Amino acid sequence: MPLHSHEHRDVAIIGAGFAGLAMAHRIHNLGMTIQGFESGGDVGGTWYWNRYPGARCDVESMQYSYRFSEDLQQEWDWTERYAAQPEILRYIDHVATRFDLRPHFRFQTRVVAARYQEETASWAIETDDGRHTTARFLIAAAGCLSSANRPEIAGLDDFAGTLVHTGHWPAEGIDIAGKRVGVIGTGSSGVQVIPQLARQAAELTVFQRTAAYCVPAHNGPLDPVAAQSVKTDYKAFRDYCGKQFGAIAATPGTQSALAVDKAEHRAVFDAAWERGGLSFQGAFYDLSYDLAANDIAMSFFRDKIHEIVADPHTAGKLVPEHRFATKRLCIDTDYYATFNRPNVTLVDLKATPLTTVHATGVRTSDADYPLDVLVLATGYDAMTGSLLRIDIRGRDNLALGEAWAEGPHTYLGLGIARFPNLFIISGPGSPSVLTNMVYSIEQQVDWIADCLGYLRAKAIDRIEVQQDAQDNWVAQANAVAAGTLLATGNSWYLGANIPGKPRVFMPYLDYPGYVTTCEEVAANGYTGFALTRATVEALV
Ligand code: NA7
Repeated sequence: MPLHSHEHRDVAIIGAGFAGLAMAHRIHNLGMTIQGFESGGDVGGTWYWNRYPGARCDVESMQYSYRFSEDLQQEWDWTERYAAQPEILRYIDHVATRFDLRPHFRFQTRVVAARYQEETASWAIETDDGRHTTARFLIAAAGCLSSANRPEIAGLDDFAGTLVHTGHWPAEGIDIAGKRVGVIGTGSSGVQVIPQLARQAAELTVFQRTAAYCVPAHNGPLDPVAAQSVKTDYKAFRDYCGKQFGAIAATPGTQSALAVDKAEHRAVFDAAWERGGLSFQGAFYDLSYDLAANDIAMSFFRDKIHEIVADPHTAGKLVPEHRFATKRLCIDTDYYATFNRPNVTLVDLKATPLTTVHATGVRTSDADYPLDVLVLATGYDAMTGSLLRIDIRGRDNLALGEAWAEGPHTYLGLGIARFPNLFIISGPGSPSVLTNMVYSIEQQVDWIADCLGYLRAKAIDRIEVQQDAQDNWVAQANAVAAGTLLATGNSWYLGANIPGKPRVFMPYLDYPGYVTTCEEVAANGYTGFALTRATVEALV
């Protein structure tokens, strides 16, 4: 293919992770032409890149899978309660092969720019291989936790040892055995990788800025009888999940933490701890809403961490100061107990801030830590990073960065005013990151595919979010979040982890309510969107 050649498709898709692959499958079945782009060397998205030791999904494997094909659901057997990254990647590979999805994508190809062209009601897309593609519709399935956050730490580039971000772990692995290893960051990725590294490293130093709330995964082999019982009526199981707050199978507590005494708190929390996983957050229904209830959860963690971690000083540093559930709950295997190992040191960056990285290690305000390997478990420019690093321009050459200068405003998380014919999957303003992602991805994929089918049937070639619909949605999303404690933390949900990023609570809380709204919008002929026959009008 010569450079600067030009191809046209009905639909362009950015990303070949769970979202892009499902979207390609649906679009292909609609009989529309597709060009997909994927910066990775193969399918998988997040799961292609996150190869660090211990990388594992925190949603149970029987739930974290596609539901669009009953045959697929029946034929795939997971081995563990929570699937590890290699198994998830094998699953995605299986899906891509089974449904012949790879031919829709160009791999190792990054979209660098996308411009909406008014006269043809289409997108002009430029990729880093110098090729140009036009497409009537552009679907961004670029991932909401895929733009790595490389912190601005003085001297980071001077480090002469092995420097790696958890989201870019090399496929061939890193030799940790006998090394002095440092990890910066104690969110979900840090909490997973730290116990694994501790087993191999000579010395492990954990640089913690914010202590994490962790609940055990209790991972293990998947019980084949339980798995078969789900498969007997997978649809009913999926339907049940879809009715839950985060599209995750968990029966939420019906009791207020304020309605019971101390002994009962402990009994309920202990039972939730023994079950493990994200459902812990629903042990009492008001933990994320009521300050006094939240205090009770905080004190449970304080006690629990002191019970697990032998050294009271280290335990004290591991106890989170921020409110429970205002940051993503971490699901761990042996995280707190790892700090009982003689080769593991915890450095509290709040007490002794990190001042600089140099060729041979990390320096804090009171000490120097010589290191051979430095792991950045520093997270992502979540929900907007992967879109904003593409030069996306809508009507009148409006840059997405300009449109979102005060925060990412969308309608339903699916579309943006002044960016016609652009759809986002798992975008800000949708529940995505607070849900079982695969489940919510499929809901959005279906909605977009149905919408494209509708537009084709009505010979409409241009769809654009109306400004007032977007404004109302943003206001509604903020109002829902304001009723909880989630919007009060310093989390990546708010963009608080990225210096200079506008503070807006990005996910939409309440998955079932969101789905109902999406269904109503579609059933009423896509209310909130302006639908036009743009190219016909241009010719008149
Ligand atoms: P997270 O949850 O954003 O965690 C990143 C961690 O890195 C967190 O502890 C941060 O502390 C820390 N961090 C970030 N920048 C710095 C600097 N400059 N200095 C010290 N520490 C820093 O990312 P993960 O990859 O763990 O998880 C992302 C999501 O993936 C997770 O929520 C799941 O949904 C799956 P901070 O809290 O900002 O003080």
